[in-house]
Amino acid sequence: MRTEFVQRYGREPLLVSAPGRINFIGEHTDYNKGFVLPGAVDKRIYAAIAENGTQTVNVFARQFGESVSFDVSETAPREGWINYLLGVTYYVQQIGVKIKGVDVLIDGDIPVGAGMSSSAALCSAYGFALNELFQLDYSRMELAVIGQKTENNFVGLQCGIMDQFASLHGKTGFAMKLDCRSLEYEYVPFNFPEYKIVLVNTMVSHELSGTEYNVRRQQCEEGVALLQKYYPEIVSLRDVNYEQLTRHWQEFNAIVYDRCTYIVNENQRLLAACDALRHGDLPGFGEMMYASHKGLSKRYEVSCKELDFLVERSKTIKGVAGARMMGGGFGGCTINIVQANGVDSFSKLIKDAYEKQFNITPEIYVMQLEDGAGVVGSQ
Ligand code: GAF
Repeated sequence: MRTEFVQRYGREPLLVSAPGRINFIGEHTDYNKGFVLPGAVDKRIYAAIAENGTQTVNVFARQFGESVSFDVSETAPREGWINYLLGVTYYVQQIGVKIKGVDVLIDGDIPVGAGMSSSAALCSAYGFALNELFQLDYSRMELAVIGQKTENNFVGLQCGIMDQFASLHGKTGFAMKLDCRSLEYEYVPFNFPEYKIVLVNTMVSHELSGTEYNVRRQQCEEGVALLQKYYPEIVSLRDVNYEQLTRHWQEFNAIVYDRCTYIVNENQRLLAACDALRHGDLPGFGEMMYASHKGLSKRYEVSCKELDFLVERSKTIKGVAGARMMGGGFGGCTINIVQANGVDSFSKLIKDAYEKQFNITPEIYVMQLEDGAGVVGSQ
């Protein structure tokens, strides 16, 4: 990237990278102010960046072979991936600091649309790079919020903070339990050397923006509004317990009730799953992954037939501790915890079965938990 940057722009860049993420459990809980348990992984977005002495940001995305330019003072969204950079440029300056024009080269190996948050990694890498280059002094959490606001207001996805948080805070060998209300977090070791984290990509691309994702968020808010009439202290589904929910089930629209039930259960499950991890109880952890998938599929309805098939099939393969769909849903990957010496046979069995069923070859990735965004090389 350094060589290409120098050829393209004629000066030395700062090189940064930011990872994609997995999530062990706690799906769609972030925007309900609950808990999540993600980890950063060894697939990353790389950004090479240098000041160019103008007021223009010039971006070349190597994966897409596309160049786009915009003025640093632009405030309105456009079409396509450039919104991730436009939004971050806008929000880093929102508190009054000013940046100058930059040249940027972007590349990476996070599969796009696979539910591993390539977009959050892009915002994190670019935000991190601007922070370094202009010494803006934002904390990692502030950069995560900038990335989230970009998704919310420039891209139109009403996402929570999990993905941006994970990309910026990852730590090798650790998952992170994040409280999405207080933004307090703790590192939880995923310490099972005889197991691997294996993602199976359905190759069904999920396009979350402007779709069912935002509808789910509205349905959760509808549930909160109903319960607030009885329990004014409730601010989000995080505050709701199962008893409060079931007591008022007759007043709920059936779909909204299902959505809320899933979220209330998933928050509880996450807490229990963290306990299981701390006690080295992988079978217990795996059971909760399967229960999470069931809830996501049946009550939250963000799965799809390809994801359901992969999760069901995983149950029949020896050495799989747990599996579930991962991320926003409607496609993307399943996350599987697989015995290390069984990864090859798992991969073969699941690939053959999936090909036979859907005539699609899935991609399979064995993941490592890695550090969050950082400088790879200085100017
Ligand atoms: C997507 C969103 F971006 C996250 O904020 C989160 O809600 C996730 O879906 C589901 O847990 O990745």
